[in-house]
Amino acid sequence: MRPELPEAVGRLRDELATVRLELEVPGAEDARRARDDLVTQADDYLLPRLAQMDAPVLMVVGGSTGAGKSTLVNSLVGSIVSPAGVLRPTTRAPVLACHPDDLHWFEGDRILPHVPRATGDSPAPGTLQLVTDAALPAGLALLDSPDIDSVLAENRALANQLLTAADGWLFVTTALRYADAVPWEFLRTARDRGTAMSVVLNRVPDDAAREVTSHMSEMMRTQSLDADLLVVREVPLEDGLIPPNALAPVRQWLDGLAADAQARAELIRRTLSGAVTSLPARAGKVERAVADQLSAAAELRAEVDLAYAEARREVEDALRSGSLLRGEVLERWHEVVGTGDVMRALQSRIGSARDRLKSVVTGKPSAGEELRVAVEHRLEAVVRAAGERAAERVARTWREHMAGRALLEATPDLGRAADRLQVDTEDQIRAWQGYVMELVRREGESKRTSARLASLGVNGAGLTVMLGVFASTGGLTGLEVVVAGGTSAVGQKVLEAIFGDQAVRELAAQARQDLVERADEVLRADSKRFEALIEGAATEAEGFARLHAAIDAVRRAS
Ligand SMILES: Nc1nc2c(ncn2[C@@H]2O[C@H](COP(=O)(O)OP(=O)(O)OP(=O)(O)O)[C@@H](O)[C@H]2O)c(=O)[nH]1
Ligand SMILES: [Mg+2]
Repeated sequence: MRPELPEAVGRLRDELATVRLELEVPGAEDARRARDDLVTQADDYLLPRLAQMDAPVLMVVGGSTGAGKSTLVNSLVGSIVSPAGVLRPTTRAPVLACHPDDLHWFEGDRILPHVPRATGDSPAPGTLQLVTDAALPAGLALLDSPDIDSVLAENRALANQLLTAADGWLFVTTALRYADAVPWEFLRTARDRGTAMSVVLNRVPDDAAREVTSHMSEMMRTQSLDADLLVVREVPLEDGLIPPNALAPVRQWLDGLAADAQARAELIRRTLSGAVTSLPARAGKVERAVADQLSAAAELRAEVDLAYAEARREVEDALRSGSLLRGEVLERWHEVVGTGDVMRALQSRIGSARDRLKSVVTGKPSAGEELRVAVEHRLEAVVRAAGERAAERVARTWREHMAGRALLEATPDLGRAADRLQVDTEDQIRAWQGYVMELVRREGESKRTSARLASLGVNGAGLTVMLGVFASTGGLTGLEVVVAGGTSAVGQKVLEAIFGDQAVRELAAQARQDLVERADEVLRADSKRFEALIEGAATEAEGFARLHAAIDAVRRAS
């Protein structure tokens, strides 16, 4: 262990704490647990232990439910410090017993900073109760832990947390339970991490002692579990405590450790080095999970980008096809420039169309206004439809993705355009109309404008340019629609004269560009709802490199 190790572990802890793993990709749940365990272990144990190697040894007494852990701790202390009981689980508030001189090591938040210390006589579940007894040797504390295989999830979690914060385990199992699966999972984890450990085989009946002990020893050998096996005979308790004769093997183990400062230091180093050595592999699992988050986020984002690029194209296509000139817009246009008799009257003189348009917008502004509103409504409908389809498309593709599906389930109405889209679209279309009017006004002032356009006045010219956006895009398609809508062949000439005007065409091109950008902006704003959900994963990208470096640093320093 190099001197820079504490700092490297601290850095790794901080990097892990910022890892979010929000997307539900396969394995994310395990990785989150691994991340939390690592951060907790760093706070509870690694960092305090690295900072103070001379703090007392903390032996955590852990094991199966009702194995006699509390009774064992009480018996070693020589008085009831942790109530034992017939109801499972009995121990819900762990008890740390130490020599009075050692109390200061455990009172503050040096170790287990997030496990609240108990106050009062009946400690709340999950709180750590500190008791002192001069009968215990200084330099060695015992912690009576809840059951690792508890019916209570909080007990299991706390037992796990306490065991990962231990300098060593005193692992208790019984003659009846020693072959159970859960204890062995824990024993293997301890073995793999190199945690110092002694195993107590408790409540062994005299007549089965030989058989049970040799079977347990055999299991430990097969599992390559290198630990003392301390056998406690089943005897009637005396005042709730195991009589000295039966307790002797565990008492000897404790006394031996109490008397040997070097053995304690060795035990501390062994567990610490095992835990530190296990860090890169465990953190590496989190690192791989972060990489999975990044690629899942990229896939989900690509779907959003595709869907909204398609939405933009849809708006462009709608403009280009001339289809916007159908329906209400067309009717209003006819009202402005005239149909039937009026149109026929226009045939004689092209200029009449302009006059008519001009007179309508100056003399009868409501018709022009209605046309403007009709244009507005049509455009809004186009953008809204494109937005709805994009949201549906994202929802459809996300549903095929595990992480996307979880986001959809957690976020109502994600597959529909947001209400804001409507409001934003209205604002943008109105702003666009203002922009077109401004274009026409400036064109008018520039004197470059054609007499034909100028003669329409700002309002008439503005409306004409707006319709020009729809009409003159794909050749004459739009115009053909207008024509099909009821004008005569000569009427077409009138319209061609208006829309074919070079100035109108140029302004319409600018206006179209602006309109598409605004529609795109509104659609992109709506797509942000999706992006916000995967943003967290995207921020992991920076953390990813730092996490990698932090893991490397621990590997080098250990
Ligand atoms: N006869 C006898 N009874 C024991 C012995 N050890 C424990 N018991 C009894 O077994 C029951 C459970 O003992 P506890 O010490 O509460 O066991 P525990 O492992 O702390 O239980 P939890 O905290 O619930 O996991 C109690 O009724 C004890 O009195 C023993 O060595 N001999
Ligand atoms: Mg107990």
